[in-house]
Amino acid sequence: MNVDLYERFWMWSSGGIIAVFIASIIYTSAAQSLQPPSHVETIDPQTARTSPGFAQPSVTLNADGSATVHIMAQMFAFLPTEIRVPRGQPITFRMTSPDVIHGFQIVKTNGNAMVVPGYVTQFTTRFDTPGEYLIVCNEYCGLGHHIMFSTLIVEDDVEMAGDVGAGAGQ
Ligand SMILES: [Cu+2]
Repeated sequence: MNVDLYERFWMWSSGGIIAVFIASIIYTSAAQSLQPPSHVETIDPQTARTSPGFAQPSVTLNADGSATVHIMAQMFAFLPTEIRVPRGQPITFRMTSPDVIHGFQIVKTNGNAMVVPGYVTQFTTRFDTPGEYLIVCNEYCGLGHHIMFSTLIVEDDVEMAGDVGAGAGQ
């Protein structure tokens, strides 16, 4: 079969692009642990603000050193506004929204998920580099979208002070 030179060029380059896409999916999922949150749990958005864990969204330090973080993503803030978690430990984020869809992105990490009213978004990750990370809403959620952010602080010793002490020693 005679295929024109330009036709062959476009066929090979289209095939090459697809191969690059597939390779990058395999690389990011295997080497960088980028995976979509797979947890499915429903919650009534009308009562989310008074639901267990979300009535007082905060960091709970578990006995094994890991931590669970409850976050309320709402117009136009993440509660709590500052999160302190231990370095190098599994950190499980649980979040929901009482109003509209929000995004939850921990800049420069693999933490990135959608927060959908009616569902509890959950994922677990680890932070090996101490420091301050910016959390932003990356789904347009209304007029105050641009002021919707929060701070994640990763440190070696998380002191249990203020709202962080509630789940100590469980
Ligand atoms: Cu938002």
